[in-house]
Amino acid sequence: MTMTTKRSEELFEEAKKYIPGGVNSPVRAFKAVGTVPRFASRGRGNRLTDVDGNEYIDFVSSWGPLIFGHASPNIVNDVEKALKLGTSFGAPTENETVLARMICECVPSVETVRLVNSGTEACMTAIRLARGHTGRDKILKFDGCYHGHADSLLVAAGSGLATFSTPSSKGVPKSLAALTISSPYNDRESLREIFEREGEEIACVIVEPVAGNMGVVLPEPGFLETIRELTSKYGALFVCDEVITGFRLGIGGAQAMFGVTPDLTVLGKVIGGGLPLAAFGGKREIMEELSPLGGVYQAGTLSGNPLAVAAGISAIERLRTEKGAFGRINRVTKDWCAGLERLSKEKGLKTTVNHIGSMSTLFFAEGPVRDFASARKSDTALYAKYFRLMLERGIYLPPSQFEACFTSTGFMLLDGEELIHEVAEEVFDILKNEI
Ligand code: KE4
Repeated sequence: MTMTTKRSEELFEEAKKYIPGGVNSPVRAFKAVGTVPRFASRGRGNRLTDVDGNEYIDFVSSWGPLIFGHASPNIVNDVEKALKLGTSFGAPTENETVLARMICECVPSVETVRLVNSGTEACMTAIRLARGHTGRDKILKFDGCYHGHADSLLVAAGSGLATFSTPSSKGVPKSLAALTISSPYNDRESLREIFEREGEEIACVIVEPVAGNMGVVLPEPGFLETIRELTSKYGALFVCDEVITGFRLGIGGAQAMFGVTPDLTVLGKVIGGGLPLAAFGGKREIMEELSPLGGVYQAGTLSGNPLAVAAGISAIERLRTEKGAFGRINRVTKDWCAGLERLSKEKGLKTTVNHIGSMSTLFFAEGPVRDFASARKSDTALYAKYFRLMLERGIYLPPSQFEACFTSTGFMLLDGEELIHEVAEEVFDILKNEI
């Protein structure tokens, strides 16, 4: 059974005439998985339909925002209502305060918060704020973590003991990249050595408290606590990038789940309900360094946009009231991952399944996958084959081994097991003949 992708192919060729690579974000080009990107035409619940009429069960959920699935009625209604009043004012609105208050009520470490348009913008500004607050220039991130495409965050770890990072993108000045130190995720000793050597020069540590951008990698016991201990000891800020995990791993995000209190938190994805909205917030005394109160500048024409804010309020309100939401999406994820682990054993495939809450990744690598170096041992060709086989059978997975699957409330409780029986079993039978 082969799906027709004729219309997607036509649209992809047309798109490439006017948009670099035919896409507005690189991962959408499906380069790592060797098949034509499926042009979306509509979504409903956990179903995504492409322009050729093929329907998929969507494990990407727009890379995380759609915790209630596509076209969630309450979000659509609330955005429609806001739309009729105007799309943007460039003036403060009451709902921005409503959303800000909700975020502060849900994430105790956030005393005040600023709304922006993307996770990149939020992370970039959190870094600038940390530099402005501490008067220091150096920052520290972790190999394999992604915090958007601001220059200071597009760096690759320096080789060996050299802590100077090199740009991971053309166009990033070497002099700027050299101010970013990148250390292995979960490596507390390396972090301690760096702080002993240059802790007084570090403005902040930024971390994905659960990594989603090398595939899902969990923090080992003590890792986040060590970041907190060292940043406090040396006067650096602890910046928690919860763009993925915020309001997905629970109302309080990963910081509540793991019991750490950062100085600044970055949020995105779920808080925009699928519209362009992100935020950064934290201790009042730090946040009040921001213009117009303080000397750290940040601004945005569409910041706090009324449509995106309406979607965000709708999503967070529902998460706060619909108690069973997290339990359902976590249960589907658990069943799905248990099925993948069982199939891997039965078919003799060397895989590692990392999952937490409603985030998961099947690595085609022997475990444990605990950092970027171990994630990169994955057989990406086998992952690409797995992706294509699942796609042909109506399962839309992330088109890269180094991304996370997300479930949404659009999934039914039994989906996890049924999809394993109905689809994954056949795919694993094919894959086992590839090894
Ligand atoms: P955006 O600028 O894409 O809104 O957010 C950047 C960002 C920041 N922090 C974390 C932890 C993130 O995961 C992201 C963006 N995530 C990727 C997928 N892993 C977005 C997908 C894409 O780039 O198209």
